[in-house]
Parts: sequence; structure tokens; C-alpha cells
Amino acid sequence: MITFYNHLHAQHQGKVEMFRGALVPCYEVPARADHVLAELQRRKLGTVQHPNAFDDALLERIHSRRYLQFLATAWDQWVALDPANAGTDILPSVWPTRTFRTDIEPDNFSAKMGLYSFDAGTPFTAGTWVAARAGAHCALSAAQAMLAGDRAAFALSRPPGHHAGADFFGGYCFLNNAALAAQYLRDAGMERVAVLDIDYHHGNGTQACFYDRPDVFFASIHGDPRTEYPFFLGHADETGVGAGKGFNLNLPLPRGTGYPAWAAALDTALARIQQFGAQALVVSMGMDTFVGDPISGFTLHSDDYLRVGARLRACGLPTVLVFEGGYAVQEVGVNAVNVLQAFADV
Ligand code: Q9C
Ligand code: ZN
Repeated sequence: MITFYNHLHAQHQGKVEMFRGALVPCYEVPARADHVLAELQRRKLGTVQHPNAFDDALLERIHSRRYLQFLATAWDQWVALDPANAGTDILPSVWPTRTFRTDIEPDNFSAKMGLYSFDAGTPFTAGTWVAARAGAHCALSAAQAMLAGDRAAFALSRPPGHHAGADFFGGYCFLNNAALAAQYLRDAGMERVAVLDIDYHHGNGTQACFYDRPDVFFASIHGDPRTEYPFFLGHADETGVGAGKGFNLNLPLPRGTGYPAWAAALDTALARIQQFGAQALVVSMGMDTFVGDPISGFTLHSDDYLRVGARLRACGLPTVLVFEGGYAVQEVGVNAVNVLQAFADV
């Protein structure tokens, strides 16, 4: 299986995130991707390439222009406020909630940060835009390889993407890599594309991107949003709207769920994807369902990921796999590559 590796990922290196009133060290660290790369190379699982180049206009297929312009200039705006800011990551602290307007972009920098985000856990750093953009290119490159005939391709990118919407970041995500890949496949002429999100957290950004559309089916298996991040989306009664009604499937599971119940949900999701008549599959491959994950609550074990990879392969679709979460840094390489190896082997 070919891997497109974001060689610029370490330029996004947040220091701290807000958690229970304190700034704590970031969970989403460069070592995560380093461990996956090292394990891929150790098992000699296909070639590893840098991403291809793409026109920035492709990002506008999913994201709004004003959001992209903000991301591209945010760091410079921050340092222009005070040169001393260059040593500090940016975190938002004020947001437009119900009854506020979001159509006018404020001039104030903190207000802009709030307009374009939904949590204080996602630091924006000097290299965030460069890294996120190259990560999106990895997902687009993987889609391209799949279109060229590869059965599967892997985007090994960070920062992750599935919490990012058309015009907001959060949950460690800035550009929605999986959504960009799915849209790329649609634009290349595939009529029905499915996105399957197996990250522990609901893929609120991806769901929002396609919620009113019948051409991209979204299925997500995740911790119940009543207790788990991102809290405000991901319930089972969210089935799509308008022309998109019936093309969104959420399978929330309680904290503590283990492989048997999780795999039953996976079978449900894959059956619906087959029923939909998907011509290609994009997998938001979060590895934070692992029992040892420090911020999540499912109990999958390393061997289970071999079974996950085999099940994904068995549905027979050309597949783009996109790396998302997974914060048990020492184990994330073995777990991710178990999925990929089983997909490649069976
Ligand atoms: N102290 C992804 O897995 N914060 N994002 C949780 C931890 C948000 C996870 C609080 C978790 C976001 C891509
Ligand atoms: Zn996650």
C-alpha cells in the first residue's frame, strides 16, 4: 500500500491546550506520526512518498475562502499584534454562540480566532498552516493514487482533520483531510463516495460538510456525545437533511465499549455503505479507540486492529485511509500499521 507522508507535519507543534481551567501539554504531538512512519518502514509496508502539489483552489471545494485566508495569515496577524507573541501559541478564548452574528468578520484578532474555532484545545502555531496544507495534500495525493488504480492508499498526515468544518477549526483539526479526499473523488467523476469515521470522537466536521448531500454517505462510530467530545453533535437521530436525508449514519457507543460491540457497529456501518452503492471508501482512521488511549474510553487492543483492517478490505471498495486521532504515542504506530497490514495482506 502506498503512503503519502506529510514531511512538514512537525511544523505544527502545539505546546499546550486548555483542559479543566489549566494549560496542559498537547496530546496531539509530532511523535505520533513519527511512530507510524517508523513502524511502516520496519514492516516494509509499501512505498512512502511526499505529497504531490495541488492548486489551493481545491481546498475551497470544502472550506470557505475567508476561513482559508484567515488560516494562511493568522500567525502573521498574531505576531503583528506584538513581536513577543512569536514565542507563544495562539488559543481562542471568546466565541459567537447562539444569538451572535457570524456573517461579519471582526477586525479584532481574538474575535477572529473565536469566529473560526469551537474549542480552546487546538493551538495555532507558527507552522500550523504549512503543516495542515501539506497534510491536505497527502489526502488528495492518496485519492489521486486510488483513482489511478491503487486498491488503497494511506495519508499519514497530522494535524488531523475530521473535526474541522467548512469554516472552523477545533479538536486538533484545521483542514478536513477526509472530506477533501471524498470531494476530490466526486470531482473526478465517482458518483457515490462513502466516508467511514472510526476515530473515537464523532467526525462533526465531516458530517457537517456532507449533511445535506446524497452523493457522499457519512458513517461514524464514536463515543456517545452525551459524555464524549465533541459533545454537541454525533447523536443517532442525525440522519441528514433535505436531499441528504438518509445519507448520514451515527453509531454512538458508551464509554467502555470493547471490540465485540464495536465490531458489530462496524458491520452495520459497512452494510449501509454497501447498500448505498459506494464506489469508493474514505476512512477517517483514528486510533484513539485503543484501550491505552489517554483521552478516550473504548477498549480495543492492538490485535483487534488486524481484524479491523481485514473487515475494511472485505467490503471490496477502493479505499483512501486518512490518519486522524490516536494519542497512546508508544502504541499508535503498531496499531495503525496493523490496520494497514491486514488490509494489504488478506
Ligand atoms: N484533555 C481527534 O482525535 N480534547 N481529536 C479532549 C483532552 C479534544 C480529539 C480533552 C479531543 C479532540 C482528531
Ligand atoms: Zn479522536
